[in-house]
Amino acid sequence: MLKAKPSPREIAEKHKELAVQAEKVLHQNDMGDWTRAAPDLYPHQWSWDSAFIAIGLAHLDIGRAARELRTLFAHQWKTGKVPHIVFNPEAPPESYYPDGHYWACAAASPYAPPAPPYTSCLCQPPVHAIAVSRIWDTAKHEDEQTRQETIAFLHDIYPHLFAWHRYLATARDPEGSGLVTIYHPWESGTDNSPRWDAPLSAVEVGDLVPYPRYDLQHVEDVSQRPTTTDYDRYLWLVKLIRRASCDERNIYRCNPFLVKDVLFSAILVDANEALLDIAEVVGASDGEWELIVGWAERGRQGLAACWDENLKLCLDYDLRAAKPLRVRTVAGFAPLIAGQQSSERLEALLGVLDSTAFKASSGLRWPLPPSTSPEELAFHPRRYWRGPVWPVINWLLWRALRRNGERERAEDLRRASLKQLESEGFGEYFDPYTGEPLGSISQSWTAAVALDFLMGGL
Ligand code: 2M8
Repeated sequence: MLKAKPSPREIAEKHKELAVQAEKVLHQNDMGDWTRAAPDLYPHQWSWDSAFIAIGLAHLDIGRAARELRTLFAHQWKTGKVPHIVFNPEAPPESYYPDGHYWACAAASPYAPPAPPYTSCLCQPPVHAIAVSRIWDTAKHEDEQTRQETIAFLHDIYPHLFAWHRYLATARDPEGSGLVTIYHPWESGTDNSPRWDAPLSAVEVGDLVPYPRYDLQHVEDVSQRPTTTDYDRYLWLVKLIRRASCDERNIYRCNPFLVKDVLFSAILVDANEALLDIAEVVGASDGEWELIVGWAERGRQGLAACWDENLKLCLDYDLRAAKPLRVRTVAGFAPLIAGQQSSERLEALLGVLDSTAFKASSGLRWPLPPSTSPEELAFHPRRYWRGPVWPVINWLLWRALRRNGERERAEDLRRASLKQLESEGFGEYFDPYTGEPLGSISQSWTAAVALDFLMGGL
């Protein structure tokens, strides 16, 4: 028996205004077949944003949700990589930098998709299979025609998702460690998190031509965005990656920034589980099934090896410096996202999440985990990934808690997140103490997770 969806009246009664406003944000940023990450600051299609956006859209229009991902995967590289940005050729000039032209050289790679539109040659965490399985969950409650159309979508998208995960399990893990290697902080999605301070500080910036910081025009206070030193390093790394012809092996050999990212790796484990659900519907071969199961298992083992017994969190690993990156951020909860760890580890992780290092830190506006622990020296409540609360991270933790059987904790997180969004709107991130929305306004993925929170994950 399929579980009944909560009736629209039930939802409407409690959070009508929030649902209406979230839908409005997604409409406002809708470009027809894809969605801008935000109206001004981010006028292009971002990879993991689109996956979250599809999860939200599934509650409004399943066909449109599927189209969001079809559009993104139309720009998949021949290696299987899904680019972190697909540049909108119609974006206003001087709106975002580095823009499509800056990345145009990536199109010279024999593995790049036809251009324009240009794509970046980096990637972002693989939330996509999770989004596709959520679209399928939602479609199960719809009429026969919608179900059949969604099954056709699953058949179309499955080989693309498989190629994407295979790329991550091979080109991004030549060591077979179960952990994904990233080449640039932009690939982590948590760009200027203190997770990257040590490996970034080892990047020696060479000759850079002066470049614009259009991003600073779109925020109220420039301290909410990365510093000039950070940006110089970001652009220098891009230059090195371009110089390496965007070739994986060259990059692996030469890039000064080479890190095993635990959050990315954990999302891949979760996404591999989701891919198995899709593989079942489309009748994937036994060989592919076994590969996916193996990637998920290897991912869990890799994460277990990154456990820090003192901090009781999982730590990223700097391959260049050959050492773990010891800082407490939400990425440390990676094993929770991957799921199926021992009850002892689960208890330890929950203990840290509920402690003064995160959710119970004094003075928080809502009991929601700051992106960096306030007990860390690098913590900053208003600076981008260095402390603010991010609704998409709360969504990932909410999902993780439910998958780990922690229903009550999950419900608390959902309730607190809804209160935050109801009170402050669809900011990109939020000051954990004042609750103030920061960064971009009308951020698409914030609106999208608000809709999924409202639907209770059904
Ligand atoms: C932020 O990243 C971009 C670069 O990719 C930027 O700061 O210019 C991050 O929060 C990233 O996770 C997100 O995907 C992107 C668009 O929302 O913005």
